[in-house]
Formats: sequence, C-alpha cells, structure tokens
Amino acid sequence: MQNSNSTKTQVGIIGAGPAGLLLARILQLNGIESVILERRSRAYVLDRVRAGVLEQGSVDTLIQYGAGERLLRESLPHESFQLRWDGRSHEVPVVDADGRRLTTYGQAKIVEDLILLREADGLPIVFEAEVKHIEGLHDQPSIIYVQNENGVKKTLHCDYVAGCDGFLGASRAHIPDADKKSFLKEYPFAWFGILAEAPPKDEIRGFAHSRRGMAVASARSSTVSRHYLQVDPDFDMGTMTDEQIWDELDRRFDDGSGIKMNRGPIIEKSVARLRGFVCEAVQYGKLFLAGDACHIVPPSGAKGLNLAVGDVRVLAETLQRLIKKNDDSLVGRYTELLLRRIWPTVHWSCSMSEALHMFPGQTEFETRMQYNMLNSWANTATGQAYFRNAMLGLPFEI
Ligand code: RFL
Repeated sequence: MQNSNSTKTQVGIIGAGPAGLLLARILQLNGIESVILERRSRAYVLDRVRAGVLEQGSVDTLIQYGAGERLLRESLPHESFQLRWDGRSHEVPVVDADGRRLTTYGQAKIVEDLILLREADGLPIVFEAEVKHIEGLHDQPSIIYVQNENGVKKTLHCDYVAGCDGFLGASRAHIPDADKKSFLKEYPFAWFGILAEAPPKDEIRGFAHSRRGMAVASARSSTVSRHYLQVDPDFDMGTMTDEQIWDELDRRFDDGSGIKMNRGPIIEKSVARLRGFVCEAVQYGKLFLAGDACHIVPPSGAKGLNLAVGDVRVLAETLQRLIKKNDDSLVGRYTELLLRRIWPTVHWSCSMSEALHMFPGQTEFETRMQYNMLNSWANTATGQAYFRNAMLGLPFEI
C-alpha cells in the first residue's frame, strides 16, 4: 500500500512538539515504527521558544532515551526558587532528600535534540503536513493530511494514532464527547515574554508579585535570559520600547537592594493568554491524546512540558503492550492514569497563578491573602514541603 500519496506505519503521530517527538523516540527504542506528521515547517518548529523548567523526572526520561547528551552539558540546575512580594525576596529550597531538583533547559533545545536524533536515524518526520481528518478509529485508522507545498491530500494508514498536536490540533475533535468532558478557566491577563541576549542574574530569579503586576525572571542558558511581564489580555507588544520593558522588569523586581537586571538585545517577544484547560476524554478507539492536546496549564507552574512527558510515558507503555504483547490492559486505564497527574498539576499551576497575579479590581484584603499564601510557601516548614513537592512534580506510576 505504498505510493507517494499513501503510506503505512504502526503508530501515526500527529505533532512534532515535545510530546510527539519523545513518543516517537521511546517507540523507536522499543522496536516500534512511527511517522510524525507536523503542520509547521522544520525551521518554525526549531525556532519556537517556550518552556524552560524541567522536573527531575523529565530530565531522567530524556537521558534514559538517549536525548540527554547536550542537556547534561548545558542545563542549569536549581537549588532554590525565588519568590518576591511586597518588595522583599525569599528563597525557597527546591531540592529534596533524594537529590531531585529543577533544571533549566529550553524546550527549543529538547525539540532540536529529538529532531536531530530522529533524522540521524533516517526516520520520518513529515513537516508542513497538516492533518485534516482521521478515519477508521475502531478498525484500521487512516490519517488524512495535506502537504502545504502542493495542497495534495495524502493518507497515512496506521494501527494506532497518537494525538500530540497541542491545544489547537485536529485530533481532540475526533473524540465524540471531548467537548462535554472539557473544562476551561480563562484568566483576565496574559504573559508578555521576552528572550534576551543578556546573562541571567543570580540575585534576580523566579517570580515577583508586584502591585504593577507579576513578573518572572528566568534563564535559558548562562548567556540568554527569558523574562515575562503580566499584561492585559489584549496587550499590544508594539506599545513598549525595549528600554521600557527592562525598566518595568526592574520596577516589579525592586526589593530595595538597588540590584538591577542585566540588559541586552531582545531577540524574541510573544504574548500568551493564561488559561487552564482539561479534556477528560483522552482516548477513543485507537486514538490516544497526550500533552497540550488534552490539557493546558497556566505557565506559572512551569508544568506544561513536564506533564506532556508524563503522558507520553504512559502512552508509550500502552502502545508497547498493545503492539508487542497484544496486551490491552492499559487501554482501559489510560484515562485514569493521565488524569491522576493532570488535575493535581493543573491545580498547582492555577494556585500559583492566583497567588502571584494582580487581578482586575483586586482589593487590599485579597492582596494580603496572596501575601499570606506566598509567605506560607516560602517561610513555613509545611508550606515549603508542599511547594517543593509541587514544583518537583508527581512520580511516574503505572
Ligand atoms: P505543542 O508543543 O503545542 O506541539 C504540538 C504540535 O502539533 C502541531 N500541530 C499539528 N500538526 C499536524 N496537523 C495538525 N492539524 C496540527 N495541529 C497542531 C503543532 O504545530 C505543534 O508542533 O504540544 P506538546 O508536544 O503537547 O508540548 C506541550 C508544550 O509545548 C507546552 O506544554 C509547554 O510549552 C507549556 N509551557 C511551559 N511548560 C513547562 O513545562 N515549563 C515552562 O516554563 C513553560 N512555559 C509554555 C511556557 C507554553 C507557552 N505557550 C504555549 C504560549 C511558555 C509559553 C509562552
């Protein structure tokens, strides 16, 4: 059944984000074939700037599947996390008794590492291939896609479909009750993110609650910084000069010490709305969702990518048992296994959002409540343990 418009594989993966690429890698190392279909161009996927904070479980997974070489060389470990409010900064330790910690390593690098590994092995990623429709989910699935260069419809026949196509992807709509089982919370603000060629400053890290709005200071490497400002949802990036952006970051991080951020050329800017979203219908017939296709967490918990890694571990094990052992024991548990990690993680990310941002019309009482929450996480033994465990993430359990 092979011609230029029709191909066959064992697992058809929609989306070359971290979820789709990692799934393909784990399947490959377990002797299972897959084809990745990706709507965007290779250059676009490689350039996309997003997540940067990895849980220990995500780091260990990437190393376990041979994608850790550059990560081990270039990543930055975190011993503690900084929280600021009311003009004072507080350090919260985030290393646990087993040595688990957070690590900074950009999502763009993870994606690049996984793409290069796959290409080096001569395995297929079809870029500029937009999936339009999936058929035969109870029998022999076919993924219908269009290649942008010529608009010709093509078909990928497969035994199973992995919907790793993000929040705006095509796969979720193929689950009949996905809408009824979807839950959304939209926050009344957005994050204006900048990537700058400026060395991160050790004294200014983490999250700042400020009456001007929340701010985030983070690193992507020893020479590149990633910072965010809370802005209105309809914020226009053109209304702030680079100098105004740096001034605003300094104001929101001001703790009276006089220490300012390192400034440098801003090489990327983006605005992202904050929302929490969970689709509790993550499997239908031979279609399995993973990653942002079935959940969005507000970025204040730095969890989206980490949650995707957890989903993919479950999906890879489910598919291995199906394909290698003819064992469908995890299919019926797939939803439960994913939701067990999704809801607590969404809850944590939303709690962080609610403690750190200034909401429209917020009263002084509400601000004091936020200070109290932050103080509990930073300065009480039980709060610190809760914060550390939430930041380090849930274990992978099947
Ligand atoms: P992705 O990365 O969105 O990849 C989905 C891929 O599917 C493709 N696609 C299609 N391909 C073919 N046909 C179609 N019809 C298709 N529709 C879509 C898309 O082009 C894309 O390539 O989802 P995935 O793989 O599930 O990965 C999820 C992560 O990308 C996401 O959770 C994180 O980036 C979230 N996130 C963060 N997570 C963290 O863990 N730590 C962070 O610090 C962090 N910061 C962020 C973030 C997300 C942000 N966004 C999305 C606005 C900061 C930002 C600004």
